[in-house]
Amino acid sequence: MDLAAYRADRAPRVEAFLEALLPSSEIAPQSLHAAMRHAVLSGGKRLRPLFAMAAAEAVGAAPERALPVAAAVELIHAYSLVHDDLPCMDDDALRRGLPTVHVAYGEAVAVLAGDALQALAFETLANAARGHDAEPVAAALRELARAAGPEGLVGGQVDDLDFAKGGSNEAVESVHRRKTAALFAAAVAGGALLGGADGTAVEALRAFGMEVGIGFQIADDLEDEHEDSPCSSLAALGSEGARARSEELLAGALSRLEAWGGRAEILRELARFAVRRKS
Ligand code: GRG
Repeated sequence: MDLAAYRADRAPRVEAFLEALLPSSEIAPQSLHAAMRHAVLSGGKRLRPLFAMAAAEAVGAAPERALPVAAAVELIHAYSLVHDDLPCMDDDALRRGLPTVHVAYGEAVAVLAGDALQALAFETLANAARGHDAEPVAAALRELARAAGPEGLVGGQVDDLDFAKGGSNEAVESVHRRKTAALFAAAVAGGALLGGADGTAVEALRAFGMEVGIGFQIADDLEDEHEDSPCSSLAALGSEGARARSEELLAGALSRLEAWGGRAEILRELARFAVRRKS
């Protein structure tokens, strides 16, 4: 199966799972629920969920096994975008071609919708323990909590905001590791954990996810060439240097998958797509 066929088959399963998880906008508090649905069901690429499912499949499990981690990671991603778009952060009015959540529902509801999405993420993943071995679920929860917290997304975002006051070139990749790549690593490691992988496999796949995630952020910086953020790979390395670094990261990531042979082919394809932005 090629990547296009894989996405066409797996992404709708993630979509249906997310749709069923999110509270109905007919139920009070309607504005909160509508804002949560707007944040999540507005046409994201679902790249992180696809990585989670492909990791479970690479270690021999059915893709459905990874759905709780796939959805949980996507909910954290969605919350981070809602908060990142707020006037006190990036102050964006549009996302995915639609008004951002605070533009559509107001700032207070946007903050609270982000908070609620984060809680729903952890509840969703914790529910995977029902009828299954609880230990891999606890380990996946730890991966996600660490990726979302002060060592991951939130800490990376704070350092990114502080870059306006100045920061070294080396610090750029450290921000990208935490702000962007940690969530990719949690998706891949979490999918592998729910798929029954052992510690050595989880470690290799986490490292793969981290390298792919940094490469993904570099690709994002190269696409946003005009934006000239002080915390960007372009500012740190120049466009040639950034491209070379992303290829180096991709090669490193792919080398971690050697033991899995053909079963990891979709993971390889996803990695190439994330870093090079073409399938
Ligand atoms: C507010 C705690 C907090 C963190 C914000 C997500 C984030 C950190 C900042 C958003 C801006 C940015 C450059 C994020 C890096 C990750 C990134 C490129 C996100 C976009 O991810 P895609 O392309 O988006 O997967 P879709 O829309 O497809 O889901």
